[in-house]
Amino acid sequence: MSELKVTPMRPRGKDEPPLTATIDQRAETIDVIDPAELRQEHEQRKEEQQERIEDSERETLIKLLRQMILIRRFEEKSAESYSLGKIGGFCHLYIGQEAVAVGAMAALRPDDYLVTSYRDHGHAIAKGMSPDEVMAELYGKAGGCSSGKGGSMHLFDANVNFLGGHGIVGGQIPLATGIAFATKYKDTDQVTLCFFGEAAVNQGAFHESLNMAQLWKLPCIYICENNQYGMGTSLARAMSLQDVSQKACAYNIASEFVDGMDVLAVRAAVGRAVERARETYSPSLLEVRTYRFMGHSMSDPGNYRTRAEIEKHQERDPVKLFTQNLKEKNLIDDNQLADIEKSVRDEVERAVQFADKSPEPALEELYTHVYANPIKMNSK
Ligand SMILES: Cc1ncc(C[n+]2csc(CCOP(=O)(O)OP(=O)(O)O)c2C)c(N)n1
Ligand SMILES: [Mg+2]
Repeated sequence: MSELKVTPMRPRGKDEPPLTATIDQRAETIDVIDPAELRQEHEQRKEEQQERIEDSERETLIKLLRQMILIRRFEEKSAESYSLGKIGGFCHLYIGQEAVAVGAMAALRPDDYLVTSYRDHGHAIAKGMSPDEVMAELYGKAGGCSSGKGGSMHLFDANVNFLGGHGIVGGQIPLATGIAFATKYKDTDQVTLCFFGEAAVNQGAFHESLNMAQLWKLPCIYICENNQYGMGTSLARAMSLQDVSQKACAYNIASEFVDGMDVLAVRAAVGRAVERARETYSPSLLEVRTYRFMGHSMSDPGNYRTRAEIEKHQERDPVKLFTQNLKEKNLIDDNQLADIEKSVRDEVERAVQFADKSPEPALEELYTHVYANPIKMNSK
């Protein structure tokens, strides 16, 4: 047995310590798994992705790869700009989790709705927001999607039905439930995707929402991006039943456990949930197992996990995994990959220049978008 703590890409099984064990005993034992077993599992997942590749159009596959690379490079640039002091406030990067947003969005129609947490840059770009407006928002500039007043955590674009970017853990879950209620009430067949981290699952709002969604048959897809940490606290130290997908049983909701490092596995699972939602107005809960390669936010010293743990997960980097599989299937070569890299880097560079040149919000902007009918501060 290795001492290295790595969570398998599958629901926890029978080896899980009993619930009567102390939290520390559970945290100590739960993630220690046999490296040979892990390798075997990774091989199997690789084969599964290759089979899905065979069933997909090349053009679509390349588009998915480009989107993932775009988000990765966008986030790397955000980290750089943050270090240069061009981005202020909180900034939570999505590096490592790209396959989740990109795979999920590939199963949606453009008029479907999406809400997410503060870790929102990847979802915004995957939903079709312009990297220019997203970067300008991170810079707090007037050209940003929220006029520079929301920042990294509060991206928003009603034009593409991206309804935020929310800073309160779990706060977006009842909002998504309400959006799904509204679409059903208006008799449309739109679905709502709601993304949140596994720490949000401990909030009452999650349970109340799932209960109502099934009771009222709402077309809402709850996607838990289980990256295994809530800030510096591991899942094992914070959650009594760690198989998040099982929590759907309490509300009689359809659920799936999904490999979040495989963009095509995510697309397939979300596709099934979308079909259920459109055809029967039924909600779903997906637990998508993933891992964030960076700190919780840009100010996280990261001393709650080891470098070795991160590197172990990086072996299944979703971008590298997909690139390798596409290469092995002869769907992309090094030259084509270099072209994608170049066009992505140019796009991100343009976003940075746009953000740099965009003006600061005017002082009067302090009083706009606060209430529906703002009181004019200078009126007598
Ligand atoms: C209601 C509430 N409690 C606490 C916080 C502080 N907080 C911000 S992020 C976070 C961890 C959330 O982790 P998770 O839901 O797993 O999402 P991740 O950051 O891993 O994407 C906490 C506790 C908050 N923003 N809102
Ligand atoms: Mg988390």
